[in-house]
Amino acid sequence: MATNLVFVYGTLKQNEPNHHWLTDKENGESKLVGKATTQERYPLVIASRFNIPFLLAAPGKGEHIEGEVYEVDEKMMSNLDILEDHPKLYERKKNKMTLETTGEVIESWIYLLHKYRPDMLDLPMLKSYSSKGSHGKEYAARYLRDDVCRENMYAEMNAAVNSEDL
Ligand code: PCA
Repeated sequence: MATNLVFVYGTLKQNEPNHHWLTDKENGESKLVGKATTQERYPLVIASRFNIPFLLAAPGKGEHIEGEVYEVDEKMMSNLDILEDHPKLYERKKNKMTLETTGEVIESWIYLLHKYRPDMLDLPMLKSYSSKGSHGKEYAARYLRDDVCRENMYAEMNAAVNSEDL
């Protein structure tokens, strides 16, 4: 299969609420390469009233982020772009990651939030995301259940990130 490597750090990870997108054969093919860490530091915050994990495009601030690298085909890549609302909400960019098992440095795609509110940088910065972490900010997965709700959620997320309360 055509190989695209994608690094996931949020709800797409194993045991997180959107992981089924990666395993659903209807969305395309995916294969776990392994755990990895970003070479660059990034602010990983939880924000909006849906408790969405956002990786802010502010390299140098925050932590080296822990996540998982997957090999995906073109079909899965475009389905992930739909889920992440690329390029309207998150933007998919190439980035360097270190693979945990071998220490090898690889280039992979990553979804970053470019149009963030400056005060999102004041939120607690995580190294590793979990929807059920001690932060008590559980992810609002129910909004992803159907397409209409998803459209609404994206609209509200954009509003939250651009102007309203975090
Ligand atoms: N899912 C993507 C980006 C943010 C999110 O919720 C991920 O897990 O990498």
